[in-house]
Amino acid sequence: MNAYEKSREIEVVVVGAGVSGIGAAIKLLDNDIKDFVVLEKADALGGTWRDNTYPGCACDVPSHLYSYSFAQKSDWTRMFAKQSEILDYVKETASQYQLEPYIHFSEPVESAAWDEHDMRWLVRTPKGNYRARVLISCTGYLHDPQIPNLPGLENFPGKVFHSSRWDHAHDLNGERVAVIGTGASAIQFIPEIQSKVKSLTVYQRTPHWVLPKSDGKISSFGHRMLRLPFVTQAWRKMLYTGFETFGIGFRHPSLLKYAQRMSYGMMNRQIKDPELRSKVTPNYTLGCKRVLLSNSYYRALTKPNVEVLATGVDSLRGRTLIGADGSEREIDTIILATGFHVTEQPSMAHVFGVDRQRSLSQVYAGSPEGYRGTTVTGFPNLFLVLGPNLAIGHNSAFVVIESQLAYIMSALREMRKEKIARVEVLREVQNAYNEKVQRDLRGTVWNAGGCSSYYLDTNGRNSTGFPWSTLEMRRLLARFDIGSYATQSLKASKK
Ligand code: N01
Repeated sequence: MNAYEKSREIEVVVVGAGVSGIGAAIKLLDNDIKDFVVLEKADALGGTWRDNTYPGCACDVPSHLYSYSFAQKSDWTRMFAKQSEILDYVKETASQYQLEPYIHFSEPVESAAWDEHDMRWLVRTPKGNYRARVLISCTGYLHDPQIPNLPGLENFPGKVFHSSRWDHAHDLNGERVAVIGTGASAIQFIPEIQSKVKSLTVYQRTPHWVLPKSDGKISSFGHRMLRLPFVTQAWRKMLYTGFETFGIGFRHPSLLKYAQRMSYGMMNRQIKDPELRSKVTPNYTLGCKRVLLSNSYYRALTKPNVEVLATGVDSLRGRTLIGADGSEREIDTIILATGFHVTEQPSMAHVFGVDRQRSLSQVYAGSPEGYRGTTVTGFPNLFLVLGPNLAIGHNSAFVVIESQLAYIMSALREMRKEKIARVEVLREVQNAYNEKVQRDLRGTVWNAGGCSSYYLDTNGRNSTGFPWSTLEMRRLLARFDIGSYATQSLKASKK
């Protein structure tokens, strides 16, 4: 039997029911597009906020900015919400917009291939296939855990888990625990587990910049005020402007020395031991790696049961972790806080465009590239949410997601109005856009800040950062610029 005979014909397939996928579903309904499904591989929605449940997991962007502008919540309990409150918010929003019938849980996409004859995407899942006019990928880039390739790790007789797959059934009380990595996740859970464990060895490969976090419960007065929509809007605007101002420093790194002073101040107050202080002092410009916020991380490192090994890990022998400096520590549990496959997302290996022989990963060849972070030449009618070169590092992911959804919905409206079956960004347009992106990234803190980070791909190119302000991002993505695309009409697709 031909694959199409078993396929369901549909207008749009959205992949992933995290913050982007839920936002996409809401916007599709807003645009009166009801012929769509959201395919979610897990049995629950929420994406990264469903997966990351480690102790202390919270947001480092203020709650009123870390939410959909069109679905504001007036009763956040804290300035910076914890994971469970964010997850509840995403679930409540999905239910408020009655998305349940559209989301197919436990239905992972196995592959997606463009059919030039039919001008549709053939999307395969274990439960059935779809022939979709449009494919919107909402799979996120903080999704696939990065497991370090450490000799001896596979034979470690104790417990090992990644921070985004926290094993809550495993009791850390009284254990000798090693944490590998000191990024955004590690600095949140280290203060939470420090007092429970017998010993905590922190393997730091590179120190990160940490700034104080102005967190706290929102008072009942604050709640009363924030119930007034104009106060919420004004507060959101103020936060947005504050973050945008900070973002100017990312493009003019010399300004970031003022923020570095703030970090030194906290370090000096909280760490009295000069040796420890020097271990955790970065030697690159703040912002080059993602800036971390915490009031308790440095304090936790000063506790007597904590040791920082600033050389990273070399290998394992049985229960013994061998540091790059030759140090040896017997360990019961290893927590890998080693981050995610940001630029090399495994799912891209299963997406095939006009050239059926080469997947999106192969086309990327280690350096993802698209047009305005949303479309890719050779992959018609595919829209990537949080695609290449759209990470801003200084503002809320919701700002990026909503900007992109505006662009995608504008494209779908245009396709419907003009009876267009196929849109593909012109190669010369994509090339010219990327030349500009790469040129303007040169002076940014990610490229010139003197560190290696997940902004840079395996070829050493910055495929992650967005070189301009979020105002510019919103301008670029406000309307679908059909002139930048090759189009074909629906009539042609029926030939
Ligand atoms: O991961 P990371 P994360 N041997 O990539 C180290 C978001 N987030 O899970 O710096 C030894 O930041 C690596 O060392 P180095 C946020 O965007 C958001 O903490 O490469 N060490 C680094 O220290 C964040 O950026 C929130 O030298 C190894 C660490 O592991 C992203 O998620 C909260 C290693 C990885 O740090 C990921 O954060 C939490 C190896 N082989 C997270 N490989 C919010 O609040 C890696 N490392 C919104």
